[in-house]
Amino acid sequence: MGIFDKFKLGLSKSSKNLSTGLNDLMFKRKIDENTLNELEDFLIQSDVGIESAKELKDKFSNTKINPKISGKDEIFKIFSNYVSEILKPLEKNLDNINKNTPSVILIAGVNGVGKTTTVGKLGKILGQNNKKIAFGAADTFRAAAVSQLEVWAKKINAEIIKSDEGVDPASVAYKALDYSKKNNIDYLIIDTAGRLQNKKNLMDEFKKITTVVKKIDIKAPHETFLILDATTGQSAINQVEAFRKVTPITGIIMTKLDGTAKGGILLAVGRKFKLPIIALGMGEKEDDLHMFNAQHYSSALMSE
Ligand SMILES: Nc1nc2c(ncn2[C@@H]2O[C@H](COP(=O)(O)OP(=O)(O)O)[C@@H](O)[C@H]2O)c(=O)[nH]1
Ligand SMILES: [Mg+2]
Repeated sequence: MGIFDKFKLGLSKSSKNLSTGLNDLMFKRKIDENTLNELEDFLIQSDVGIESAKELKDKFSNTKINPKISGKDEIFKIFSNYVSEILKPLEKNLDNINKNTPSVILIAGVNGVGKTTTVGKLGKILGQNNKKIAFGAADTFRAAAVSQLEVWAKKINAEIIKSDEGVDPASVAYKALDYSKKNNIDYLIIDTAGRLQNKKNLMDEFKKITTVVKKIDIKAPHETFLILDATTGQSAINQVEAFRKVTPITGIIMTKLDGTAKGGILLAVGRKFKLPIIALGMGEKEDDLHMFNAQHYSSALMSE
């Protein structure tokens, strides 16, 4: 299956929702004020964000619909171009980050969004071309978190640096970087615990990880990727805001796009924060993380 088909399959719930909704709205109708308002409401419900819905409505209303083409096709085209235009500048190629040995990638995000799973899948992508991968098990709150990461390490042939349950996560991160430097690891990916962003002490601990690794490499972490769960809708916006206050976020990975009809949330996040979008999670298996491509995303979202 080609990469576009994977996007199409992963986003099929969202594209079905959008195409059915737009079809119903546009069926044998002219674009009048009423239709425009209904289109705007529908887009807001699809989680693309209030601002995008408004801008799209303006674009729809400024477009002279060619009577020879179905109104729906025109609407799809405008939507798809708009999404590409906003998200294209946010593509970020992971090849550009391998400037260090190791490159340290810190994984952030609240509980259950898919952090540990994403560490595993990302390790697989980065481990191509014989790159050496290590995982730092800095979620020390639950022993189960470490064993979950161990399963992934085995699966994709990565090393894992861990400690006992309850140990200071920052000390695990330090140990992991120390090991990775001495053993020529190319990428160290550090898994963390699910931070409740309103719990100050937990955020402080996250901050501590980012400062402790600097004792070994002043530029570390070289990347901090925030994981967002597409099924949580607009609360993803609050999560970006909370984490950005603690540490600079260098990229977003959105997971569980396969499990929601509201994949438009990526557009809302991209438009608002203009942060690079690294990859999209579209399933639980090791090959279900795909590097972000704006054209694929917008076309897949609009496919029927
Ligand atoms: N459908 C689907 N499930 C996912 C995806 N990513 C993660 N999950 C599932 O979400 C649940 C929580 O994932 P986990 O990595 O443990 O989250 P963490 O608490 O942030 O580390 C697990 O059951 C994963 O299999 C995805 O892209 N699609
Ligand atoms: Mg986890």
